[in-house]
Amino acid sequence: MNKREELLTEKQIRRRTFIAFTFLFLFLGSAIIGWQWLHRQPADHGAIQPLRKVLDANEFIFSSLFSKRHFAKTYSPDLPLPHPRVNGKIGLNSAFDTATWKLHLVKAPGDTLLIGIDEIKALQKTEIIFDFKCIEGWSQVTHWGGVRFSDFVKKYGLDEQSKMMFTGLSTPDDEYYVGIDNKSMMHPQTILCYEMNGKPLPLNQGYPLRLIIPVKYGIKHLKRIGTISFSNYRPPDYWYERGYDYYSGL
Ligand SMILES: Nc1nc2c(c(=O)[nH]1)N[C@H]1C(S)=C(S)[C@@H](COP(=O)(O)O)O[C@H]1N2
Ligand SMILES: [Mo]
Repeated sequence: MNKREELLTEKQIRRRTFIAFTFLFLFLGSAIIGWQWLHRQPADHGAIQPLRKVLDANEFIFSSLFSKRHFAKTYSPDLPLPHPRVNGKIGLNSAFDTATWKLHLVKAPGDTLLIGIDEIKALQKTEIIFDFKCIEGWSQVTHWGGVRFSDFVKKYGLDEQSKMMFTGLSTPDDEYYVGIDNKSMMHPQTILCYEMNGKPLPLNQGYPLRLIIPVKYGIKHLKRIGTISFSNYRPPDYWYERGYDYYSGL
């Protein structure tokens, strides 16, 4: 035995045990108090305020790092699933007349343009095969076709509008709605989509027109677009109001 090493007296052992337990209880106590404090904080759009602040800080960091040159990975044509899983049908339930559908493009309050699907199909088509990711934790490689949002902006003279901060999209019945930063909307992989696997979109996947935006999680890929508008303030967002991240970037 090392000479410097001494046997602990029972008194010392008791003292050390006492100190160890005191720290353990202080730690547990502050964890419980902290947890209770967190849950007494007011809600901010469905999330507890301190957590919402973390989400908003993340948005600030990731939106400033966002680059048009950063692309979502694309896949070869033999990989997409023939019948991808359908998820989320908010805004798709109500009676909907496919024959009279028009896209409502709100260029400014009181200045709305109605656009038929054939006009949209007449623009240059862009296809994308990418890994569609839902925040629920699943993903699937899917194949979409439509018009680049940036091409649509050019065609309809929406330069000023696209320089505003956000685009808002909603279903014809306004049951589902999303707000998206215009940097992401103008990304070359963002499309107003009317085809899946080379065929018109199935009804439950957004016929006649949906958004495909590979730089975002699934919640932002609104199916069955009724209205598109622009704003410098965050447009209402269905899942944001229920506590999710507004930005939802990938
Ligand atoms: N109108 C509408 N669009 C929606 C949703 C919805 O509930 N209603 N759910 C979103 C979510 S959470 C996902 S993951 C994708 C799923 O797209 P899919 O059904 O084509 O797989 O659609 C998004 N778009
Ligand atoms: Mo999702």
